[in-house]
Amino acid sequence: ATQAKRTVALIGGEFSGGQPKGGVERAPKMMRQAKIVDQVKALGYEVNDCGDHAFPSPDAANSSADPPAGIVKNPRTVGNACKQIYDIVQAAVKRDEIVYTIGGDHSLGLATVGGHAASRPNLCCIWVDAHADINTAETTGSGNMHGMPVSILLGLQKPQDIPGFEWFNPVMTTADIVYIGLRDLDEGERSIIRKFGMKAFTMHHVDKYGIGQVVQMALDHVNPKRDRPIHLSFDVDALDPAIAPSTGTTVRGGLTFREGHYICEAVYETGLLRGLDIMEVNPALGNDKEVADTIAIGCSLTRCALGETLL
Ligand code: HAR
Ligand code: MN
Ligand code: MN
Ligand code: MN
Repeated sequence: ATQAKRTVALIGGEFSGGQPKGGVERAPKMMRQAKIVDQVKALGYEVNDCGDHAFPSPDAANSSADPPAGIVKNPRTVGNACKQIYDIVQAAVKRDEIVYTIGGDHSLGLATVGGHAASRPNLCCIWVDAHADINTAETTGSGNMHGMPVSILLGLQKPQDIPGFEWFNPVMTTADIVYIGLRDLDEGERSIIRKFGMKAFTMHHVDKYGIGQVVQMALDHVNPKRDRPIHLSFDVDALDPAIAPSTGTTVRGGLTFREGHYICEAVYETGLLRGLDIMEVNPALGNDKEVADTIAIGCSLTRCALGETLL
């Protein structure tokens, strides 16, 4: 089914401060070199290129300017990057554009989904990831904020209690988000998901039901009448490391190439996709072929979410 093509607002988030591995901030430029802009245009969209946004390196920020809050690392640096991306996303949503963000690490998910939801109160989110990214300042073992955006997004972690996040106002609830691809959860994350009865499709469910059923059940949960706009936040570590090796926290047993692309296609098919994130591609990790493969998959997931592969 051909759909009326909206404008895609492309936002590059050149940010690595939510985790310790450098290089993830280079993904937006690499995706551009791989011709992502032309690829999106070739699908019939107008692209409003909002540019790539760089932020102070965590090294510089790890000094006295941004001391850890408890165990949480680079809080002000992450909060500042999130605020800037949040504002850009929110402006694009007000123009009724599809917000498409290339990360950067997944701490920016707070900014993309949060900035989107701020202007679209009925938004729901599909978070595709090996990880739940729902640690709070209490439960995190690593202190890396890319493992925390969902808890702040939903207000399970009070933004006011993390320096740099005072500006954030949670508007989504635990019922507005669904996970697909989980397979590496911390104990504290497991308790949070259980406590709030959150819907999460782990790799076990993908094996048991198949990806087609899983996506349908995920949509039935957050979008039973298929009338809510959807934000798809895709962490490439949801994919199996055999097909997407260049990412910071690989976990074996992930989504196959087709399963990952199927999710994007099925969301496109709803006609409700209004936000897309491709996160955690790290061109500094792996050999040339691994990097090229991972960049290419970031591009092909994007194209599928924008309708390339459907008749
Ligand atoms: N749960 C672990 C932590 O909090 C690992 C998080 C890894 N996160 C990502 N994003 N790669 O999905 O540190
Ligand atoms: Mn993630
Ligand atoms: Mn992850
Ligand atoms: Mn990751």
